[in-house]
Amino acid sequence: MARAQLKITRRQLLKSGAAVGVAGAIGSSGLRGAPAHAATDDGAWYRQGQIRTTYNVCDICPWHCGVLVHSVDGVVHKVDGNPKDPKAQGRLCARGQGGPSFMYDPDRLRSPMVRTGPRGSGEFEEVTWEYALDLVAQELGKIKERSGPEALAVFGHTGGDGWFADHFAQAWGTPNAAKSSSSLCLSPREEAATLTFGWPVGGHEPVDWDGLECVALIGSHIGEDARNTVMQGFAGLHRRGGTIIAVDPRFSSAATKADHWLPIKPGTDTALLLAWIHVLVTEGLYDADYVEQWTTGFDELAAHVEDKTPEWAAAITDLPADQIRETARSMAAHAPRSVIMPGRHVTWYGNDTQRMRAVFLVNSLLGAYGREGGFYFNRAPYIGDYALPPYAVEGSAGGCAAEPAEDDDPLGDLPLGPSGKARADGVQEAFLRGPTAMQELIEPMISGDPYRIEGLLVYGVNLLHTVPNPARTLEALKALDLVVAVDVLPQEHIAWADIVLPEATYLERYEDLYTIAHKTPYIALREPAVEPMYDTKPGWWISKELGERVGLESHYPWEDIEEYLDERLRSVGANLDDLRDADGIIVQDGRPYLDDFDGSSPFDTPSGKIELYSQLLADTGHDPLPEYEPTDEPPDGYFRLLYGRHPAHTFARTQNTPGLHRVYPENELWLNAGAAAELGVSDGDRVMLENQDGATDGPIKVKATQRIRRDAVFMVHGFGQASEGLSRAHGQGASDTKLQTRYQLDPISGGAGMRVNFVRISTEA
Ligand SMILES: Nc1nc2c(c(=O)[nH]1)N[C@H]1C(S)=C(S)[C@@H](COP(=O)(O)OP(=O)(O)OC[C@H]3O[C@@H](n4cnc5c(=O)[nH]c(N)nc54)[C@H](O)[C@@H]3O)O[C@H]1N2
Ligand SMILES: Nc1nc2c(c(=O)[nH]1)N[C@H]1C(S)=C(S)[C@@H](COP(=O)(O)OP(=O)(O)OC[C@H]3O[C@@H](n4cnc5c(=O)[nH]c(N)nc54)[C@H](O)[C@@H]3O)O[C@H]1N2
Ligand code: SF4
Ligand SMILES: [Mo]
Repeated sequence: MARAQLKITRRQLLKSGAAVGVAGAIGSSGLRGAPAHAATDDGAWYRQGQIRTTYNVCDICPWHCGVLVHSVDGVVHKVDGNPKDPKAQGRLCARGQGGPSFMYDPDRLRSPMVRTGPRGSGEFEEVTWEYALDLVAQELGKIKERSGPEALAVFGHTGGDGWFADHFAQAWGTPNAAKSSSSLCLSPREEAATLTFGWPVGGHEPVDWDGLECVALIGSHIGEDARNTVMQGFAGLHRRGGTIIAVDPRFSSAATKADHWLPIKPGTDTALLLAWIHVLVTEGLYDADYVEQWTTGFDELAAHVEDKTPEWAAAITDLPADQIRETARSMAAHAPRSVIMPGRHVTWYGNDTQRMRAVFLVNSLLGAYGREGGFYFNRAPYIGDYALPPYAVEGSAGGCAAEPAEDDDPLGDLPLGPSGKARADGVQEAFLRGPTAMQELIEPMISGDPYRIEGLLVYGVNLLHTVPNPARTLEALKALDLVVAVDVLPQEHIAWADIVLPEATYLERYEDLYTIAHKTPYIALREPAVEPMYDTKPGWWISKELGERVGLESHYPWEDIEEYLDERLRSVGANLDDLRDADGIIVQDGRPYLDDFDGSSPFDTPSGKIELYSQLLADTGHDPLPEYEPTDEPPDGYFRLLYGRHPAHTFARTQNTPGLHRVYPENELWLNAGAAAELGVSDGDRVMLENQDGATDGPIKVKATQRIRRDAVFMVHGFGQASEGLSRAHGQGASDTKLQTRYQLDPISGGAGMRVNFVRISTEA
């Protein structure tokens, strides 16, 4: 039945030419079949029947903007930013506009499948949900009985990961659950923030954009990193004539708008940051009253940076000392309405927690925390949980607030990732509480050291494009006894799964409530706009059905998701209908500024202050103040491999989305024009890349440009996809991940620094 309905659905779509998405943000010219002037077209979708508007949270990227979804007769035609949503503010980025196109991608997974050929062959048989879930439960049961619950690893990311990497994993009893948004993205930042302020930055970086006067970006390539409200805030600052400082080895989109571009030598940012602190301290440009009242360790910091002069940093960073001085003064002139963006993807060189600490120290000297136009304090909204029995394992897989296990935790000597390491080191305090590092779980799947991980449940993680050294991940996929994948698309790793469970996309399903820490904390609704297409099911349903089959029914006591959501909403005096009546968003009051605390401290560190000097780091054998540590130089003939975002794509998720593929079908290799000339390579040539360990990928088109330093190349992440099931993305461009055979482990957070790989260029393409 679902299939028949699909055919009708798609024919209607083709006829109306809508639902392809990016039109709203980037103009409709590129969208064949889209009505040029819909307002005068009687065939326009919004004249075809009753428009139904539902509430959702965009899942095309982890920024999670609130969305109004407009559908007619069971077909989604358009998504708009929810004006009431603090992150959307009535708008969506180009990728978010592409949501319907993502949903109507004809290459989607359609039915549960069981592998029939060898792993990797991609040969599957379609089966019923009943059969697939029974089989998963049976195989999971075998693993638990043979080797215990911890022999299962659960990987998660994207909207519904909480049902798997948090709820299911904890109820099941494995500590080996991990999210890619942690150790491959922001765990060093959250670790550094927890050490310095006592709490993590949180999913929505609390820059008080409206009153901001000066921003410094370390990496953070806003504009290419296309988070909707971040771009809105940045554009507003630019419009107001605010000061923009872009520190980037590449002349990024943000750098084109900047007053100061600092084309830094990659990997040397900590030296720049220490020199900025030197200038602020020695020239008396810091906020002395703020430092006195709200920080500890200033004297140690001042002594530490005494010799970290701009001249010292200039020799390391390749930046003029005068520019370092001038930019520090410029930041100070606007303080406290002056911040360094906290950054998001910060797993760069393996010393990333220390670099992030240095960022936070500059911001603290500027007096920016809890000040209007600096950083506000973001609070999570108040809402109750659904009452449940205690978990077998406490501590979520991701997010920011995972607590370390107790001393006497029977799982305390388990491996893996920072929490494991923290336990081994006997560290039980506020720091090193980062959740398990995903990349560190690959090895025990292969080597069995310290014990063997036998099964993997992977939800919404593009395994072979997300985790560095995919060749090693393939070894793991061969060695595992059980691989279960929950996804929406036939991504590369799907061919390696034993059982594939196809999820309905975010536009077709309910989700747990979004409870967002913000200046105005809020609760947001995801509800289905239309029935799930094909034979797909929502993640909440899959998790519950699986849980009930493996004896965890007490952890899934709700009848269905609506009952679950109503129960949670009851704690704030509301129900689902009320939430809909409130346009899908319930906003609460925050306490954004220091003044809101009546003199008490908002900082949750042992001293109750911002810890410029970290006693905790000292006690555990780490540098209590950030030190600059050099990273390896590119060998002769090699370039450092840098990567980042494109505004029309998210990670390795949207390359196959028809409306977004059309905008940017393949990635390019940014190569310095001078270096290109020396190599005899021209703009537009297709080249192959080989890294320091002999891994190759390509061909990729060269973009010869003055906009990047000579010692590095840059490419957009997420391309070079090998899955033939992705009819548009297949074979387009090159994969940064395949060229990342190495990573540098951050000893404090467990983050995987990925910018430690080098490539050379071969013209044999
Ligand atoms: N369009 C789009 N936007 C996204 C996403 C997406 O997939 N697509 N994903 C979202 C997510 S989850 C994340 S984590 C963020 C990531 O986005 P960001 O947090 O902005 O990522 P960064 O790695 O900080 O920024 C990449 C920039 O760092 C520069 N860079 C490389 N090496 C160095 C160095 O050594 N020093 C300095 N100063 N700069 C360097 C690169 O040239 C590039 O311009 O983007 C978010 N926004
Ligand atoms: N080489 C390299 N590695 C990186 C990065 C990089 O820039 N370069 N960036 C890092 C960063 S910052 C992050 S946050 C992570 C991101 O890591 P991931 O979240 O793993 O990145 P994606 O490529 O978006 O993979 C999402 C997967 O979820 C699937 N999916 C999409 N929607 C749904 C859904 O509704 N349900 C289910 N079940 N599945 C869905 C997609 O098909 C895809 O397989 O990657 C990190 N790894
Ligand atoms: S920034 Fe764009 S892709 Fe990300 S959630 Fe918002 S609209 Fe969706
Ligand atoms: Mo990320």
